[in-house]
Amino acid sequence: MVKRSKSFAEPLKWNYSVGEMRAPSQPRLKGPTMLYMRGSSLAAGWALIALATAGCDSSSPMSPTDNAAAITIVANNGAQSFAPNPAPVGGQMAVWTNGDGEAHRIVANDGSFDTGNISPEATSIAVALPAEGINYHCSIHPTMIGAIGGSGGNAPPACVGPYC
Ligand SMILES: [Cu+2]
Repeated sequence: MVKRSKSFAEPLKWNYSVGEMRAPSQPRLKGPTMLYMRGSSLAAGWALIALATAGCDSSSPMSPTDNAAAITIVANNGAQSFAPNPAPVGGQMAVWTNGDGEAHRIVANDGSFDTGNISPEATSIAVALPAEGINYHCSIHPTMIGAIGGSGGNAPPACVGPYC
């Protein structure tokens, strides 16, 4: 009796080991099973890479926030400009709100921030501004230039370079 029940149990046990226990190098593992296992571990790898990339983005110093100072992009008789300018918001977070009919992209003259394209009627991501203030421009319309005053009502830093 004991011997007989063992011989029935053994094949069942072996079947489980095919899918779960055998190493890929062992010949008993069937092709489709191997492909499935490799595919799923590849997918897990890509998911990890995607998560790591998302983590990098969220740790960026520029992130959306609701209590940022607003600088408006205005168009007066075709002239594209900023208001206020200079803006006395050094050391604060700021967003640019586009009241113009075309896209603008705000970039620090020293390259320390870049809002990406701001569509008409849209508001940019929030940018952390240095306490000493900074100079910026629109990368789409290089004649659009602006400045951020230093904290405590100080003047913006002297503007140097092609966007002044
Ligand atoms: Cu522009």
